[in-house]
Amino acid sequence: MKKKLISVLVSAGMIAALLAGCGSSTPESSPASSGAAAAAEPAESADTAATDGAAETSGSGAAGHTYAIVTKAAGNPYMERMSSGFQGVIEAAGGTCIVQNPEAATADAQISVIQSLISQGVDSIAVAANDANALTAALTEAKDAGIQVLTLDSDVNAAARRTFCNQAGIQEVGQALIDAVYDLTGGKGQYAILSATSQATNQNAWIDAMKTIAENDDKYSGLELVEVAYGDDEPQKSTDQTQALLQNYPELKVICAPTTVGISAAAKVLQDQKSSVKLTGLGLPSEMAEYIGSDGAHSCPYMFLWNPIDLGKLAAYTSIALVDGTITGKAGDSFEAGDMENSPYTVTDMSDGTGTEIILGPPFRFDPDNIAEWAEVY
Ligand code: RAM
Repeated sequence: MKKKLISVLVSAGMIAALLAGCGSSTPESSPASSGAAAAAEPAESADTAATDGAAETSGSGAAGHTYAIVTKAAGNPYMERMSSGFQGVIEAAGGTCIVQNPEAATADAQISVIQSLISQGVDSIAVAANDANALTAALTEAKDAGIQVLTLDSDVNAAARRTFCNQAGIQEVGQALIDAVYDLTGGKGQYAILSATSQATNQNAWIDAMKTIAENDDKYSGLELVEVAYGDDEPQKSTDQTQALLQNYPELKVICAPTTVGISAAAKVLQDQKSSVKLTGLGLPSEMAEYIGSDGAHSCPYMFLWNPIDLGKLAAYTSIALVDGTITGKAGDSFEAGDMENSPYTVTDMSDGTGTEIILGPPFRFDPDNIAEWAEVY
């Protein structure tokens, strides 16, 4: 237990150091592995954590290369953790890392950042896309300039990138969310979705999966989706949208927010108002700990996520493998990912046949039993 506590403290310190920005002197990789197996033991030992990254990735040929990551937008703690994982791996491998956080979660803001990275002559660009289609021209220009393009967290058209580092299977996330709605409504009644932006590829894919599952199985026939609201991954807009949902639907039983920004804003509104509406979705444990509980005083009985630091690490190892030619992004390609739990990773075909992906692991459930421990990690 003592060792675990030390480990958590060391890990929290490392995250803080990484969040200080690209170019920090002692980059380290993530403190915890992702996926269900990691649940029993969220933090590594201090000894192990201290040697993550550098030893595992040395000799990868990253020196002399520049690897960029473009997040959805600045000011999103999930995105900060994701880019910290990316940065830690790149710098431990001797590469140069550029982290770009657009001012808003829009395609336009990402296009100008991508164009600037093309001018700088980076070797790779990993982007968490704000739109499935609108980035195609800019990313094609990058590809034509010899830059390796990949996506993470939120995808684009398959033709515009080599592969997609996917945090969890789309179907698995959709199933977990619709089952949570089913459970928290008691199997029937009204629910609403509070999403990020209306163009977000990842949220739209999860919402589509929820709807398809619900439409094709009688089990869910008692559920009524009254609205998909968009908080644009902005805390204030997400707060306003939550308040509007409560006003407009007095019979509402559950809000499902498949966005870490949306769920934390909604959790505060519901808890402050002592609302009987229950909340679930995808949340960052560090932001949601005070709202998770099984009694009436807490707005969120349970939620899901994965390790965003590990998602960034996976994208970094994928970037390195694309740049050094170990992989091209086609199905069957395989590459080493340092100390990551599921290394080596294999590129697979996406279920809709449109391109390839590398899946980090299954979505993981956070509830009153484990939230305190994970809140210290991410
Ligand atoms: C928000 C972002 C991100 C998503 C998480 C769950 O931080 O929209 O893209 O993956 O939520």
